[in-house]
Amino acid sequence: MLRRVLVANRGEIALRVIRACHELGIEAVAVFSQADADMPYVELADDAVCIGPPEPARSYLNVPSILAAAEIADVDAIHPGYGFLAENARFAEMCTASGITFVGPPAAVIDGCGDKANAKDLARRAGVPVVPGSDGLVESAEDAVGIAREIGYPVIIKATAGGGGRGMRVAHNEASLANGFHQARSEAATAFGNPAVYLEKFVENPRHVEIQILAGPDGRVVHLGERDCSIQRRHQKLIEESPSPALDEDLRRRMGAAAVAFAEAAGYRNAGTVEFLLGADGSFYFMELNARIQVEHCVTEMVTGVDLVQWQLRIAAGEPLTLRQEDIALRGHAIEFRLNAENPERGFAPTPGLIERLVLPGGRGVRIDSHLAAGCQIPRWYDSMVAKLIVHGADRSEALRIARRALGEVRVEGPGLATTAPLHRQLLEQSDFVAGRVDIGFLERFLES
Ligand code: MV4
Repeated sequence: MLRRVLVANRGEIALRVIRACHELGIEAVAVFSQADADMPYVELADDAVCIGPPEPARSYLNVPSILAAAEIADVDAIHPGYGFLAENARFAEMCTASGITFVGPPAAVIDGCGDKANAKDLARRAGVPVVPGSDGLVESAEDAVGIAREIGYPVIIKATAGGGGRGMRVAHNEASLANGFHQARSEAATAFGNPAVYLEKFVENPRHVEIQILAGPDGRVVHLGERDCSIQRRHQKLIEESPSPALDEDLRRRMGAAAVAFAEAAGYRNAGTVEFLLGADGSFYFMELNARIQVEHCVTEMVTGVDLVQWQLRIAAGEPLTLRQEDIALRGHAIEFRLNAENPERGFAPTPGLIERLVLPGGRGVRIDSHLAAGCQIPRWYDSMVAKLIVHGADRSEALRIARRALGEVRVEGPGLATTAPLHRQLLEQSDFVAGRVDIGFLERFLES
């Protein structure tokens, strides 16, 4: 097993990893920026190293600083959490080159899945359904228009180095496609240092359904069911749940098998998520693979009883994946609500500052993952998540009842502070949400009305 792990992240996920380490008898070393020096979780770590000033580029994204901290703290592994360096293949490579285990997939697999056109090609060859479109990259606006003539409008142009919704353009006709092609390329060149784009048919009003997988050191893969992440705004998820109200046993088995086939074809290792679009007619299409633990992993933990972060550490240590597919069952229903320090009335503008009063719910069916306490500052440098509220009930309607009760207990107060809690309470009264009738446009339509 691992002896000592550096947690190269901050906030709730740093705390989540520290807790998993301690449950496995592993020492955890925190890193912190000057803005996070007084965070309570830093004290829970067995050791802590300051890695620089508040700006992410000078601390949590600063590879030399983090590798130096790993040397000083004498760790044998680094857990990157999510965001920051989690899907940076060069960072994974440098860890390995320094004799430090990177808790995640090999650098070559991060690279292979990080190129979206390449990942889509892998999916196609693995027999996983993909959206009709260009066969690989599109080299010119004329080629794009030619392909769109065959598959029909609307189409979407995607940066191959993008992902998570960055670097995309929808086109409804030839004029906007030619424009969109050039815009997408120059944006991609600036944002990702790679102008390459590909094209596919634009799927209208789909749901976002993703499958959690675990791949052992030998490459054997199991899936742990799905998460429905359709409630999002500008690619920021707000509510996630498992199981999806849109899946039955047969669709779950087919999507799970597709995710496993993709992960095996990619040579995947450790925890990952295969993202799909699910059409209203039940057709599903591979989108991308997230090569990291995700914010919303908790809903999967609640319905499967499997500790995903512990498994990340075990797999990184080379322990065989003893979970068998037939032993994984979904029990009950879990829903996660992200409590962000943002003001939905003002375009979700972050409201950083002092938390004077913090009351988070508890009781039956409630899990809170939060690194904050009253008296803490919410720094302006990082994402604004204050807490994740995860509810678990015997079925979806019980989970919704627990959610209404638990959200009523939330108090987050401080000068200028606003949160997403009131919005969650409103959503819990919406008949379409309560019935599970949502798609990726639901939240933005609700906010407009
Ligand atoms: C799409 C799509 C419609 N058609 N591809 C956005 C995130 C990235 N993983 C893929 N995304 C999309 N790809 C085709 N062919 C719509 C989206 C999309 C989306 C997907 C999931 C969740 C929210 C979304 C919001 C806008 C667009």
